[in-house]
Amino acid sequence: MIDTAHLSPAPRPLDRDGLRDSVRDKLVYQVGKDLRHATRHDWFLALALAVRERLVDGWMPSTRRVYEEDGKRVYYLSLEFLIGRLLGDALTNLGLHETAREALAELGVDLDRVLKVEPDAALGNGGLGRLAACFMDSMATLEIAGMGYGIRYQHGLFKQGFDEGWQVERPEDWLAFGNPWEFERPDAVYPVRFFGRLREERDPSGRRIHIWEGGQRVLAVAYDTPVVGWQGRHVNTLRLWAAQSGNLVNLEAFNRGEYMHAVEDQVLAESISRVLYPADATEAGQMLRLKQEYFFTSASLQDIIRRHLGYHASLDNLPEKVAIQLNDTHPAIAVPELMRLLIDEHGHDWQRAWTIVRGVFNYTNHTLMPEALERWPVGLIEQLLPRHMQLIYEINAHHLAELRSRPDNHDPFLTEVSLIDEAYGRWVRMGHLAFLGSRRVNGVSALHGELMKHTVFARLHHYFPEKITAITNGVTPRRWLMTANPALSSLIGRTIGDGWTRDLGQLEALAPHAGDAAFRAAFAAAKRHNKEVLAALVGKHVDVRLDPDALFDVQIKRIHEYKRQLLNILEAVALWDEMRQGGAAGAVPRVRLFAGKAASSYWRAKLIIKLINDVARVVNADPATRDRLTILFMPNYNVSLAEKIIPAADLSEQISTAGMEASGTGNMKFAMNGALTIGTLDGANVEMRDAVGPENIFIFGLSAEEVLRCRRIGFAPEEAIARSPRLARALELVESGLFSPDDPGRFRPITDDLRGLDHFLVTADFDAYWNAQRRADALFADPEAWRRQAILNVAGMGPFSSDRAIRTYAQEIWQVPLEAAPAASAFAA
Ligand code: HBZ
Repeated sequence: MIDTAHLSPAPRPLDRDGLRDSVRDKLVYQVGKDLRHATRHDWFLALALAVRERLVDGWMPSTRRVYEEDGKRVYYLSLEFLIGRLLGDALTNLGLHETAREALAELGVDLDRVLKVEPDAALGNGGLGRLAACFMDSMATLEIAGMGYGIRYQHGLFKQGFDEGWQVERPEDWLAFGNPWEFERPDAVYPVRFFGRLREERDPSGRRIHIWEGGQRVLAVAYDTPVVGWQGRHVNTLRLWAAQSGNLVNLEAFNRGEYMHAVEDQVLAESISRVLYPADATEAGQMLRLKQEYFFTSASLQDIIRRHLGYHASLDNLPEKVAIQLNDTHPAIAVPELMRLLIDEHGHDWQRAWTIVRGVFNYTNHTLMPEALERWPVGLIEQLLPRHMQLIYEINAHHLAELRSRPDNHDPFLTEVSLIDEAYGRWVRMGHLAFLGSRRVNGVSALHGELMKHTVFARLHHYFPEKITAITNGVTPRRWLMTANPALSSLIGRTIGDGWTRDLGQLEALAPHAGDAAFRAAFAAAKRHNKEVLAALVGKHVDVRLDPDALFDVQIKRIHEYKRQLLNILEAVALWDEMRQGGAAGAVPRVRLFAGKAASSYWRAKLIIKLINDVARVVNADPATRDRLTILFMPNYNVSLAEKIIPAADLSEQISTAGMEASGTGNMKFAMNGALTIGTLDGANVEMRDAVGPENIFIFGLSAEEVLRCRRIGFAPEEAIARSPRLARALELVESGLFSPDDPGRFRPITDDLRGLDHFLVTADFDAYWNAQRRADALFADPEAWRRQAILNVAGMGPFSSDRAIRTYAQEIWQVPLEAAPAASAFAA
């Protein structure tokens, strides 16, 4: 072999002058612009390209090291990666923020203005997609040989606008100006087949073999983005697949002059990676969705196998060298797909293949809501993926035969554990398929893990009691504290040093400072600064003035009935009403801030948005309460907007019906940034309460157990409404048409439901919520006491770093060795 070490390029300089010269060269030679005529966008591209080179300097050695060490690799398969902007984050991780600022200043350019023009990579809907992005950051930081696999959607999550308060969706076009972070890999291409026929043959040894042929053949082309960890020590890869047709043009059609027909194939193929499905925690249920799922799963598995066989003689040792995490059931088709690849393409027998599959996969469940549990009609899979349907039947037959013989089985049909749901039509249960094909199945908070065992997976858990585990989610402190909140980060750094950036448990050391008046003042100043920045941003876009002295009370997340934005806005209506009557003396001035998107097909969620906007219009125009209550729904919530809002929040709304929010991750980001939480005992709120102490969090409402009991015995909203004059009044105000004079009955579907069924128990929790809000008022009226508690919240957030979560996955699920844990902290997992 030729020794190429001396041929490797010299690493790019990391100092100001070196970076300045790189940016200038990129601008001229790659962007093709003159310094005098460059736009902010051009500067963004030039800087991003210069920074990318510095990432590559870490990427090559990381990749080489991973190959040489030949350790176990981790693959994270996810239909969503909600990344946001990359430039600020890359600068943070490389420690180049100030250097870049100075380098650009020398070129007469302001870094902050450049950072703002980067479009968000919004390749995800909400929590599940953002978690995948945080996990990528932590895998790189912990120097785990990890790789993310997903789809390079041409259009990410829609842009949200308002038309008279109604949500309107506009197409998103993040690639319009090109994407400076990615590398196209025309050599990493895999064929993926849909439809077609099966043929059986016998091989020379007499073994039956299945041949899947015909149908549609699409190519998956790889695009790689380097993912840099903290301080640039290790760089992993996010590989996203784009769909292409194998036939660029149909030459025969072209020569006949049928130009549209000639490119039809291409258009059809490319539609697979064209758009992200905007469904969040609801089943998307379309043929194209299943195509997307199979497309990226198959390409990823083929890639994993090719890489493995480049270094190993066979796939027999795959479980020792590979762990694959399935992010919810979207990639669950991986189970029969790996069976197919092992049996049909690599000649394994059934038993051996099944052992390999069960040693490689793990599955994370993110919701127990029945409408989100994926299931596909048997007929659809039969048509689109005929071989996979055969394999699913076969897996099911083996599985049921095994359980049937167990003494603890009393159901001859094993209805609840079968992969096929035959209650109404015939469906493949993707959750069951993922469960069976996995070594470990995990929930995303302690409560959620427990509920999994007692609800959807109860029977499977009975037969496989060792499979289910719970690993509480976490968030990356690099993006959510360092990049998003420089004011607080630098205060923390000045106070306890910088170790927390890689060992969040060290935030504990802030606790004693909660008693220090000077520290509290500095903490308050940082919050005040962030509130002013947000107020200025809001003032630029809408005609609403935010008073930075007011309590910033924030609920930002997808709009969903179970998340109960309704509870929030109804309480605001009640509060406003009481103020108008001369009451609510103890209520401090508040800004109620909302943001979040509704799935385009979820009309009730869209009606909730309209209600909030209608209430806001009326309340904000009331001179009697103007100084005390402002309501604002900010449009187009996304990662970069969250980075502005969260550091400015005083109060974080985490008020889902208990038992329904699997974990939540926004809750952690807020507390880390010094907001107090008002919330139910749901998801990770439970663990946050334990971490910060029950006296430092506003917990209210029914517990998950009480919710179940309430529903079981039948809940009567009318009684709850009758007991609560405030709630009754708020509902009447909405029903009176006060907020919708142009259409007084507009919100009847909402109020009728609250009076009739109220599945999410808004009315049951209303008074408890009201009281918790008044406790928040009383505390906010004592600024020193509020700050003390806010500081203790920051100090308690150590366990909620995604580094802790990933370390736990590495140890308990993937079984990959870790670099020595950072300096001991009480929370090291
Ligand atoms: O995943 C969210 C949970 O709602 C949230 O509590 C949790 O913190 C977060 C990360 O674990 N879930 C989702 O974002 N999406 C889904 O659960 C989902 C499941 C099946 C689908 C679509 C979305 O078909």
